[in-house]
Amino acid sequence: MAGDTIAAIATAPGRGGVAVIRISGDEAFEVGRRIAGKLPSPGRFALRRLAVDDLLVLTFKAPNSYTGEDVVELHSHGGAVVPRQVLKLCLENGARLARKGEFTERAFLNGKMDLSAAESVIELVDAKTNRAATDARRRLDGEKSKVYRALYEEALALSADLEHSLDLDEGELPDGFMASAGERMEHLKRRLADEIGRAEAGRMLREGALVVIAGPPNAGKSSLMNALLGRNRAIVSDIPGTTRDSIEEYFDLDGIPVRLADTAGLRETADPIEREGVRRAKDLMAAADYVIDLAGPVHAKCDLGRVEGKLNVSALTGEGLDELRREMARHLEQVPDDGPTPSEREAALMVEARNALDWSDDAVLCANAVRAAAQSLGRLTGAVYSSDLLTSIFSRFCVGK
Ligand SMILES: Nc1nc2c(ncn2[C@@H]2O[C@H](COP(=O)(O)OP(=O)(O)O)[C@@H](O)[C@H]2O)c(=O)[nH]1
Ligand SMILES: [Mg+2]
Repeated sequence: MAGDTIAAIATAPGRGGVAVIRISGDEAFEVGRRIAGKLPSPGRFALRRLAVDDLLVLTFKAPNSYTGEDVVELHSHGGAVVPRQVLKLCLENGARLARKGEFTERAFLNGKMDLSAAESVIELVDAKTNRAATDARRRLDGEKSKVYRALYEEALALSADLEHSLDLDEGELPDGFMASAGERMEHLKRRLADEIGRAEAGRMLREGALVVIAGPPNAGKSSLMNALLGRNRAIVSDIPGTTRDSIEEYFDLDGIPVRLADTAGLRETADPIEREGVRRAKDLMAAADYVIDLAGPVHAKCDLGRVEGKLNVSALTGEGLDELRREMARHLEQVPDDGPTPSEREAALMVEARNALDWSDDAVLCANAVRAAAQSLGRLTGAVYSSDLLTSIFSRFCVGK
């Protein structure tokens, strides 16, 4: 399969000024020539007038391209029609349609980036806030890859030493070998625990933190939701029990994406719909990363009267809203700025590795445990990979990435 030449529209569908159609593979230059005539030399561009459109043509010579292969880019006008016509020309002239994520998969297979970096491409594209984008960008630059390589190498070295010890007779083992192997395993487990602990922060960056507004009916929850969002999302009224379902909306809290949920007021009620609303409110509160509790430390409608010792806010006057935002950000800002966070896939692999690392006085069991952990850690960067692993990662991409 690799070795054939692929093409796809790399830009998002829809109305856009410009679309990029990318061709990659051994025959990319040949396909490009058939479409656009003489190609510009690598790193240069040329304008070619075709029946479908004027095309800006760029060439990249392997290995100096995104995929590490020969690449031709055709820039046309965007929209629903022209990019498809240009893609059709590519397919008629020797390229086949790329699969989802195939450009990035080839970049991985050609050593242009490891799996951690490749995976961050999709997270960069999906990022909802500046911080999520920065996090993905740093992983794309290989910052996390260094950490993962080190973890893998640490596990490999320990695995090799344990394997080697199995070939020795009892008397031939260096003094204290098993004790030092035990310490090395502990060290590896500690480093894994550190990294795993950062995954939650990463999830928050990517998916958003769940903030739930809760309190009794008529406390001013829906008004506070609207005030924080800066628009009238939730229905406000002086009739208790107005909000019966929960309402969710995204907003950007200083770079942290927040899923803000307004809930039904907490009270005993005979109304079955409101009861279900109250049940949902309690579920959301249990799952929340932060609860704005109007029955607790936050006091709403403070324009009508303040309460000492509480965070006083007013949806009406806007008083205290900035302080509430700062307080939320303080709670949610568990993303220490000491390097990018692991993805969910990476965290799961590290949990798998840590769980495998069970110490035993039996050297054979130990060697097996560490070998299993090393296998998991190798999948972080793709030092160890299978076609299933690649499929599971790159099928999340869209065609053209
Ligand atoms: N004076 C004042 N009234 C408010 C404020 N927030 C809400 N209210 C009023 O309190 C009532 C209940 O508000 P609402 O947001 O629907 O409360 P919820 O039932 O907790 O969602 C409405 O009549 C609002 O106009 C506020 O900050 N100041
Ligand atoms: Mg309400």
